[in-house]
Amino acid sequence: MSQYRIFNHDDAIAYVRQAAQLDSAVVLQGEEIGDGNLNQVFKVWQPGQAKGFIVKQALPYIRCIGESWPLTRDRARIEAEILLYHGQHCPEYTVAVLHHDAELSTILLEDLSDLQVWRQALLNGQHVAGVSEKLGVYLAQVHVHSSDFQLDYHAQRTAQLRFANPELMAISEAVYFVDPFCDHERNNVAPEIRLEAEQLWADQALKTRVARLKHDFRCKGQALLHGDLHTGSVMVGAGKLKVIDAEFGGYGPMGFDLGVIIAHLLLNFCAQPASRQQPQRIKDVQALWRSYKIQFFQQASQGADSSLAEPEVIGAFLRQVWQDALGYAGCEMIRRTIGVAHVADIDTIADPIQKAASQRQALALGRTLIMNADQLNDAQLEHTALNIALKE
Ligand code: SR1
Ligand code: MG
Repeated sequence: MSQYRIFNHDDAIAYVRQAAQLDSAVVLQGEEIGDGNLNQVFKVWQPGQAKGFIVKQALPYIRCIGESWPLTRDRARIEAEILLYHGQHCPEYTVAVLHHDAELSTILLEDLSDLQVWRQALLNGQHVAGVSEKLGVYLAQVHVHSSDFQLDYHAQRTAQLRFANPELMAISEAVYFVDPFCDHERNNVAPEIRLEAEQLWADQALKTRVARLKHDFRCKGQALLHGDLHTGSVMVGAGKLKVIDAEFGGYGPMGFDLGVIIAHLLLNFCAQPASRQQPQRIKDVQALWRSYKIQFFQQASQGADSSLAEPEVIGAFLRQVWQDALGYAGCEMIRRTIGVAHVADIDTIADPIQKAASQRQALALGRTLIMNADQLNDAQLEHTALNIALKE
């Protein structure tokens, strides 16, 4: 069966039957359910059973753009290996990989249809308790266990090579740090905020900070990152949380993963109408960071390298991770507002005046985070976000 072709639902069914070793007498149904930017995703299930299997297949190009932007199918293998590694260190919060096939560029995943996408819950105005705390634990576990706090020199360098993901991480470098800071043809800038975008493109002090973040993204290979941890990559419900979609993963700065998820919480905050703007999203950011810090401390102080396990060393390290996180959060907020890929939180706002106000707020807050990353603690972040919200 292992010969690449773009799956239809019958191919997905045949793949599940083989990979999950189901008898030919078992009746299966399949449906394409993907709505992401890159891949196709099928659900395959037995009629009458609530849960089935998920098949994710990489296409030889970026789905949301088309064949004009080819992309390695090897991303499926890399994603499967990252999820398996993260699953070893944080099984509770990582989606289970049941099988993968490098030639077919497929991953067979557990079906999480009893959970909902966190972004959707937030869009529905639902606060799901405990999600930020769990995510903090997940990130700290996968970061510490792939870092020099836990791995010796040889093991960490080997892991950095094993999980090399140059094609997808080069896309991230372009769409986070290059395109949004110039008048790039890939950008998607609403006419209402063109002026604000042009101000960013002319802002030399901002571009210098972004250049440093870009440099660190490429050179600061601290841990095996998820690489695209937005609220659409987190499934929640019934006290459970599972992280999915790690194809942009690879070694990079720990603050990047934290920054991306912080940005999506703040984008959701900016998307709310001024009269109903809930500080809950900012509390979520604080809960995430506090949980990460506690878990990181616990894990790192029992780490294999006793010199790094010193509280002063861990404390200084975490202060830098927080600063990095704010810088990356700023870049993510800006790129999701004027770059190629936006977020539903803001894009689905029907009133054009409110939408433009939310976008302006996201750009202003993003810029402030990048420029003031070394001055803001998690409590000050709240005042900063609320002040910017009041002005827009
Ligand atoms: C052109 S790829 C744009 C984005 O889609 C994915 O979801 C990642 O966030 C990537 O940056
Ligand atoms: Mg993704």
